[in-house]
Amino acid sequence: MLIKKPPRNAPSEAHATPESAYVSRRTVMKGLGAGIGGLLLARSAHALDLFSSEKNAAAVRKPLEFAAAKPVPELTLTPEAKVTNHNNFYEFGTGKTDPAENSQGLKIEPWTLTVEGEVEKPATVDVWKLMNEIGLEERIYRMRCVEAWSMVIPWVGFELGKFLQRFAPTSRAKYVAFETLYDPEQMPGQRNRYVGGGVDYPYVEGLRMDEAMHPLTILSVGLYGKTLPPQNGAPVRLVVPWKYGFKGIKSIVKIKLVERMPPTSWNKLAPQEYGFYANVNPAVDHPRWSQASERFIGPGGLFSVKRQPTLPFNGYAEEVAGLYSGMNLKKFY
Ligand SMILES: Nc1nc2c(c(=O)[nH]1)N[C@H]1C(S)=C(S)[C@@H](COP(=O)(O)O)O[C@H]1N2
Ligand SMILES: [Mo]
Repeated sequence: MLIKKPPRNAPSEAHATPESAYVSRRTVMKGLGAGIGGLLLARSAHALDLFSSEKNAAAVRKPLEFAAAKPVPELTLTPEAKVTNHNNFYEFGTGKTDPAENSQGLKIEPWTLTVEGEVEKPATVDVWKLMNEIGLEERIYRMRCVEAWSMVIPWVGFELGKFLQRFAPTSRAKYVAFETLYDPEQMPGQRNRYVGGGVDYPYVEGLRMDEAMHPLTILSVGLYGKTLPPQNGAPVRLVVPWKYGFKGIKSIVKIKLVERMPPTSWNKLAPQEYGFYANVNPAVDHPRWSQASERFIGPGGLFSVKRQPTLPFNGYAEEVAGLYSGMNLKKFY
C-alpha cells in the first residue's frame, strides 16, 4: 500500500536563512553559556518565562457587520480552523502553531493606529471605534506565503486607499511604511532572537503609493465574519493579495507616508531572498526553492493539501500587472 506522508514544511522552505538561524542560535548560546548545559537551560527558560502569556484567555472574537462578498465559484475556502492555526507571526515564535498558542494574551483593546508623515492631517485613530463607523466589506482572497503554501481566506476589512485619503496625503508621499506593535513584554519573539527568528523588531513593511491606493489592498479587521484572532494580526493587519504573505504586516500601530522606499523586515534580514516588491511570480524562484507550484491548504484531513500551479500575481494579474509595466520583475522581486 502506498502511504502518503502528511505534508510538512520542508526545512528548505522556511523564511529564515540558514545564516540568520545560525546567528540567532549562537546569540542564545552566548547568553546562556555554550554546550549542552546551555541548551537545557534554554529549554527551561522557555517553559518558565518565554511563553508566560495567559494561554487560556483566548481572545474573544466579536461578530462584525459587513457587506458580504459574492462567493467566487472557482475558489474553495480554507477552513477557519486552519486559517487560525497555521500562521506566521514570529513575534510569538517561528513554528506554524506557535502564534495560536502564544498570542492569546495579547491585549488588543484598546488599540490605536497613528497615521503620520507626508499627510496634511496626521492623526491617531481608535481602531475599535473605526471598525464600527467605517463601512466594512468582505473580500475572499487567495493568499500565498513565500514558503509555497496557499490559502483562500474570507477577510473583513476596508480599502487602505480610501482610509489614507482621510489624512490628505501630500504630493511628496511616494511610499507607505507600516509598523507592528513593539512590546517585548507581550511578544516573546521580541525578547529572544532565537524565538523571534532573528527578525529585527518592530516588524516593518512597505508599499509603493500606487500599490497602497489600489482597491484590492485592504486593512483587515476580521475573518470568517468575526474580528481577527491575535494570531492573524488583531486588531488590524494589511492584506495585499497579489504579494507574498510577508507583506501582510500584522497588529499595526503606525502608518507613515514617506518620500523614499522604506526598509522592510525580511529584506533587511535576507535581501537576496526577499525583495521590496514580493509580487507572487511563478517565474522567479526563491534562491532555495521553486515558486512554480504551491500547496493549497484546503478542507479535509491531513492529506487534503493539493499541489497546484502558482498564478502570476497570485491570480490578480488582470487587476495589478499594469502597476509594473516596463519593470524587470526578475530584478525587482
Ligand atoms: N508582525 C508580523 N507580521 C507578519 C508576520 C510576522 O512574523 N510578524 N509574518 C508574515 C508572513 S510570513 C505571512 S505568510 C503572513 C501570515 O498571515 P496569516 O498567519 O494570517 O495567514 O503574515 C505576515 N505578517
Ligand atoms: Mo510568509
